[in-house]
Amino acid sequence: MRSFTIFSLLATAVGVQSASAPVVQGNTVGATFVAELPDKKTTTLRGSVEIASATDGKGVKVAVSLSGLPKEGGPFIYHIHEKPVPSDGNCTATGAHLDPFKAGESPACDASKPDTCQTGDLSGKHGNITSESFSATYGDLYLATLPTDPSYFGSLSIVVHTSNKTRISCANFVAKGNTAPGTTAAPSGSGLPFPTGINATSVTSKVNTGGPTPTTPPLQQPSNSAQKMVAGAGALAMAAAAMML
Ligand SMILES: *[C@@H]1O[C@H](CO)[C@@H](O)[C@H](O)[C@H]1NC(C)=O
Ligand SMILES: *[C@@H]1O[C@H](CO)[C@@H](O)[C@H](O)[C@H]1NC(C)=O
Ligand SMILES: *[C@@H]1O[C@H](CO)[C@@H](O)[C@H](O)[C@H]1NC(C)=O
Ligand SMILES: *[C@@H]1O[C@H](CO)[C@@H](O)[C@H](O)[C@H]1NC(C)=O
Ligand SMILES: [Cu+2]
Repeated sequence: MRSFTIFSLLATAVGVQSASAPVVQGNTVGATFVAELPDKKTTTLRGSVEIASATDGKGVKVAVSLSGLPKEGGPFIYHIHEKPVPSDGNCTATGAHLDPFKAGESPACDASKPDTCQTGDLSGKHGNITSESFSATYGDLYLATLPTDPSYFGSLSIVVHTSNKTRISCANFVAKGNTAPGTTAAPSGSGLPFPTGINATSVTSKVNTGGPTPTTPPLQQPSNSAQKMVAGAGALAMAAAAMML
């Protein structure tokens, strides 16, 4: 029975580890959500993050357009958080990041393995905000526009932080011109200047000195995301085996 017990322990050890985020298939074509940062006395930061289903339903396309970032405190980071902003606008109340597969805060997100990052860690997966005005468009394979999916973000919020994690501003996602589930209509009128065909996980950004003028930079082929070797599982398994032997 010894080997059976070891096997069970190994399975348990692996089971408590984080799983890698699955690629989201079957997002409703046309489903679009936008989070519009509010006018706020404490910051000049304004702009929006718009996220729509990819045209083939595999993941999403993200369009970030921000201006008025502080002169100090960068590089700035931004995430989808696990709770919405309450009506009083308190960004602290949005909690931690959207992280349905429990990637956790450490190790820090490795952009070359986006499936191992917290699902909501957009700056970790796609790049920090490094200029006073910032625009970027990119694909993300791990976000869902279907409310039944654990990676659904449509009822959640976006938070922009300084490098020391101070929350500068935040906003809730709001559905925008969604088409009914099951339709195959192109997302015309979504306002997203995306080309057809997904080329996810590429990131581009552009410095705008004259205010936000979102462009559609060429998207690149995604890097192959390596299958996650669960960190620590090996060590745990060895410890478990050592205890048995
Ligand atoms: C974080 O950085 C901002 C901008 O540099 C600064 O105003 C603030 O005092 C810092 N907060 C903490 C807790 O270090
Ligand atoms: C904001 O939310 C946090 C977390 O819920 C809470 O601890 C804090 O008191 C709130 N701040 C204000 C000003 O309401
Ligand atoms: C992004 O900014 C954060 C906060 O300053 C920093 O910890 C992180 O290393 C930066 N990431 C990259 C890829 O530069
Ligand atoms: C991604 O982009 C490359 C060139 O940039 C193109 O050859 C390829 O067909 C694109 N892939 C998809 C799925 O659109
Ligand atoms: Cu955050």
